[in-house]
Amino acid sequence: MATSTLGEYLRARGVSRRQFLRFCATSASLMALPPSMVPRIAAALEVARRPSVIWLPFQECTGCTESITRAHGATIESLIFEAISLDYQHTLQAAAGEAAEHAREKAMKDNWGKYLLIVDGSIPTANPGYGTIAGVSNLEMLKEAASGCAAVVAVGSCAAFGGIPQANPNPTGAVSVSDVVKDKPIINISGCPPIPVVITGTLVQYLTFGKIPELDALGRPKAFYGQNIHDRCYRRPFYERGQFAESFDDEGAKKGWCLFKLGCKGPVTYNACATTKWNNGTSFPIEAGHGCIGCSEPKFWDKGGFYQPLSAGDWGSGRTIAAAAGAGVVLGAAAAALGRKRQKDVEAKQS
Ligand code: FSX
Repeated sequence: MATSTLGEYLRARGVSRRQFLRFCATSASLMALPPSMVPRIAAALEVARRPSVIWLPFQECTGCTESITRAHGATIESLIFEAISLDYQHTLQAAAGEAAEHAREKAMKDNWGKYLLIVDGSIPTANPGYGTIAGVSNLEMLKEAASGCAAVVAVGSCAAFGGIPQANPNPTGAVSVSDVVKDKPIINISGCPPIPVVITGTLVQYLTFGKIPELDALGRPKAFYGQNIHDRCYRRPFYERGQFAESFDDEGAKKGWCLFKLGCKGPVTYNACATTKWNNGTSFPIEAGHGCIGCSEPKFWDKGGFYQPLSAGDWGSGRTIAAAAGAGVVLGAAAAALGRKRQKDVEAKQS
């Protein structure tokens, strides 16, 4: 735990009150809190002690770290580096070898029972040699680091659910954090990779309210994973009207119609991509013309079917959704026909 408060730390780095309040307002909107909560967030963050954070990267592609280092929005530049005391992250830190491991051990000892443990990547269990850091297997390092933490944040679908390393045939026996750690609160921030502002937004929630945010059945913060992509998608009106792209280069695709028939998994994928977007709020896959592949859901890789409409049982509620989409097509077609008739009636009256 750092000795300075977050407010003192940010002021010492030249962050103005105006910037700070703008950051609090952005955080409130990300957490779907009313503007009236901004002063409370500001007051809580002002006096928050920056918690010590130990970040362990295991079996992963480093996409999650890439994601957070490009954070926007809920940051004063990049909250992850400002609001927490990142005492160990071997991908990012300058220290290496014994010095790095010493930093981790010291942070654990000095902050026993209080530090936050962030994990990205899955944990290999088939053979201890499949993943080691400083000669310690990933499995042992996770158990050791988790024993003294206040809570674990599993960043990315690999840490949250096993992810791509766990996909068939899972040669390393990859498991998720919650498969190993049973006696600590775990917050899952899924996505391959997760949205950076969802990572930082979750940390802000933790710092503001001093407790684990409300989680869904899969351990994800409801503020960010409470709705599916489909419900917040700007292409949703096309779905309702039964207007679907049938190929990636047809007229429907050019007109930006719904990508459901091209395999979009938005209806069964819970995440905030459609609202927070990516790359400084620039866009997200569906806006770029590609359906959602469901990367924030468990076993998304094995469920596959990225270019097939939701219809098989692998996506769980896929059958229901496909039926709903079928109804949507029928209803949409009926609505479209009705709309055309009304338009003709109006034109007939005008002539
Ligand atoms: Fe997994 Fe993250 Fe996908 Fe990659 O650390 S969630 S493979 S973006 O890097 O763990």
